[in-house]
Amino acid sequence: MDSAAKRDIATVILARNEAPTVGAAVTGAMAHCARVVVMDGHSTDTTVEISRRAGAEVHSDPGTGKGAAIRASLDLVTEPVVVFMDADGSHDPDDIPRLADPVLRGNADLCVGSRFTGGSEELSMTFGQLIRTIGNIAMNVAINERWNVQLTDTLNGFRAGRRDALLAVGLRADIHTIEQEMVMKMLLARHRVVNVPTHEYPRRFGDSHIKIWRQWPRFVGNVAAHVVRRTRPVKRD
Ligand SMILES: Nc1nc2c(ncn2[C@@H]2O[C@H](COP(=O)(O)OP(=O)(O)OP(=O)(O)O)[C@@H](O)[C@H]2O)c(=O)[nH]1
Ligand SMILES: [Mg+2]
Repeated sequence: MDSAAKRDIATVILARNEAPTVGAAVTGAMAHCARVVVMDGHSTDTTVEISRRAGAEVHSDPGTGKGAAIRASLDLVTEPVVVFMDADGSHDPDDIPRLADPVLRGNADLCVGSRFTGGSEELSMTFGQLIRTIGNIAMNVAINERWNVQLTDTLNGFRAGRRDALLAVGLRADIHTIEQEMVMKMLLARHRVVNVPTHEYPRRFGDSHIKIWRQWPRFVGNVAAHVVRRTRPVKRD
């Protein structure tokens, strides 16, 4: 990626108690963008210090979850293209150019990494992951049917989007449901959403912050609410 393209990209890394992996995420991302922002979820380990030492700007999130952190980050960066990446080692920073490219070229407004075409070592190894995989596919099918698109992954947190469009659609989710909300609100506003293959690695340390048994009704309810909502006549610029 040339330096003119890099100037237009900010990477936002979501991190809550990810000290063992956040440093590599920051260093890897810095090679591909103008600015790396770590949104810290009030970590009690050394996530903040390690992120700063690796060269990131660090901001505290509002304290209500990953969705709130993503929403707050959109007001902090100024670059036209924002890449969102996890800090737990699941995402490969070298995929950033591939994710950002369709948005930089004006071929897409949101580009989501697809684990179904890029491969995942996180899906379907345990019963909980199997439930997540089935739920993920079911939600993709609902979204594809509703908006006549052919997306293979709508929940992956590794994604690039046009900052102005993401701000304009009015994201509201506080928790991980922001990922599907973002896809559906972008489609509702008639923006172009695409997938590119990205590989997902297993979380290397620590525990998941998703409480799947408690949170799945919110994921399903969120999709159902948006799928039945009528498309707003939004002007695309
Ligand atoms: N800023 C912030 N980051 C968070 C919060 N909750 C989770 N994260 C980060 O968001 C990323 C994704 O969270 P995970 O718990 O890994 O969720 P997941 O990838 O769906 O689940 P795993 O299977 O455990 O990998 C990780 O880098 C977390 O550290 C939060 O409340 N605030
Ligand atoms: Mg993870």
